Amino acid sequence: MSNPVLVPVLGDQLTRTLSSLRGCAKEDTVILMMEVWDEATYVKHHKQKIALIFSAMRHFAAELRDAGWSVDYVKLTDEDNSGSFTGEVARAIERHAPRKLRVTEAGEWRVQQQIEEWPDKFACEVEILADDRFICSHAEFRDWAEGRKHLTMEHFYREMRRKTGLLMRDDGKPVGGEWNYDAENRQSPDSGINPPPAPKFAPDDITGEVIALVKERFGDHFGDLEPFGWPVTSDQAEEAADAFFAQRIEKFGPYQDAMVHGSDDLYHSMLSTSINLGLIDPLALCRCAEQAYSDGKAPLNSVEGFIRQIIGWREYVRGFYWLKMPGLADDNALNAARPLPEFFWTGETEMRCLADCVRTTREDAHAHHIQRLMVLGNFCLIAGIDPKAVQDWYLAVYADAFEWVELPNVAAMVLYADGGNLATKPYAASGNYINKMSDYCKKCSYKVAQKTGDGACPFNPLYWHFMDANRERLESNHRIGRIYATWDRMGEAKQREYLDSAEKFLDSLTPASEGWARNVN
Ligand code: FAD
Ligand code: DLZ
Ligand code: SF4
Repeated sequence: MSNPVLVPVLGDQLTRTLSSLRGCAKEDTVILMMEVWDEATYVKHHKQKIALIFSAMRHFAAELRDAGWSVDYVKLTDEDNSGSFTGEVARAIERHAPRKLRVTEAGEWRVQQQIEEWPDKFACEVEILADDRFICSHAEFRDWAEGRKHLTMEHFYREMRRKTGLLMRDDGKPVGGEWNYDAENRQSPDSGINPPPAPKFAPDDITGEVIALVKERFGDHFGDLEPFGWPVTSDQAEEAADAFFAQRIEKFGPYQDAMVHGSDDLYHSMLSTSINLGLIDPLALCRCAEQAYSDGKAPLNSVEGFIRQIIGWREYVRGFYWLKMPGLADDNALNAARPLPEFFWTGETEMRCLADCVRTTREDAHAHHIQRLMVLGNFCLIAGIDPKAVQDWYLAVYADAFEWVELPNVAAMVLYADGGNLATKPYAASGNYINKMSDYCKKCSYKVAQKTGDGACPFNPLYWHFMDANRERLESNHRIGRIYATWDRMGEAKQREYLDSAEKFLDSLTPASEGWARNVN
């Protein structure tokens, strides 16, 4: 092929209708896919995450070739692999002498910075296209955000409902009369929990090869590599989605915030990895959910809840990320500075809730939303853990973690590190919340009902320690400020008990050793 169009496709762009591929002619295009050391190690990703991405990339390349495309696929182990996207594009330019580079913008700010240097670095024309796999463009989000003091997700979500027409009546009102049915979605797991597990996919030869590679090259990264069961092709992602709509969406809503020891999937879709890699279309999933409601197969509270996660939260955090980067990564409004405890990596803690959330994270490279938010995240918030350490941890350990979705959730939603642009109040909670929404506390060595002293659930004193330490900032917050009246009524002796218990607990924590999240040289 002489002077073709060269189309680099990144590891989270595995979509046949990607903007950079649309309009290209097979006989005139070389698709470049690159396994590179920089991407595999900018944090030390969970072993399953690397295996998932490499396997999905290799399967996608094979599908493209079967469909008649020319794919230049650089494996991690290829001799002369430069280890970076820019280095590999430079080498591919030497191989193919393209007349033009055509690339879809990156999901992550870090990678987009590299891409934006390409027009100056390379002699050929470079075309950078918007990623229109999202419903809301960057410009649309910026317009929506302009002039607003609080970027309330609920308001953004309504715009997305109107834009997509999902669960909308002809008169412009929401189906069922309400926009949000969250009040019906807070069932504790005491009764009726018997979820069929999400399907797991046995590794084929391609995945087997990748698993061997990860064992050899990334053996010191966090997490269990096997059993490996993630969907790695769009067919498998469709099968996983079909199983969700047939078996689990009905109870998705009511048990959305429930936590059960030893159980990860519950009624969740387990589709975030497939959505984020581009194997399945998020809007199509929402249309299937809407259909399940129209067909009477799932109640409105479940369907609306699922759709809100995707066209609401997912789109919103992506818009927020691009609006706030690069500053968001450095925000630390609460001046939190404590190192991440070692147990986030080892799971070795007597706190049964945290031990279970780290277990599922290690075994599956996944934990569901409320585990990430109200157990792991809440602990980091009220223990005052350094946002950078928390961000690295979340980015490394979850198979669905890409910075554009991880960072707003961690920095802004969980840690309030942006000072409250995203969350109107910090999601701080004592052990009572975890006890209400889970079966963790019954068999924990700590007593959830005990507020202070040896044996008290650490979340209880930590909650008040956090509130006390951040009084100046939080007292004026209309959603949480009134709590200080309760604190003041306790009197000095009780307050001292809380603060001493919290400090004793914090002093007992072992900081994580270096080398878990990033390679140290
Ligand atoms: P379901 O419960 O079935 O939800 C359906 C879909 O909605 C998900 O697949 C996802 O695409 C979307 N969704 C739900 N909640 C969110 C949210 N808060 N933000 C964006 N999308 C959402 N999700 C990621 O995809 N990558 C991350 O790196 C990530 N990091 C997170 C970190 C923290 C601290 C928190 C609180 C949440 C994070 N989430 C992240 C959101 C959420 O926890 C996961 O999307 C969800 O657990 C994935 O499992 P699921 O597919 O079964 O989700
Ligand atoms: C996460 C990841 C990993 C581990 N490895 C690669 C890789 O070798 N090649 C690749 O194209 N993408 C990889 N990714 C995903 C990229 O980090 C992802 O494309 C960026 O986050 C896009 O901004
Ligand atoms: Fe977690 Fe406290 Fe419950 Fe133990 S008692 S499981 S530490 S919330």
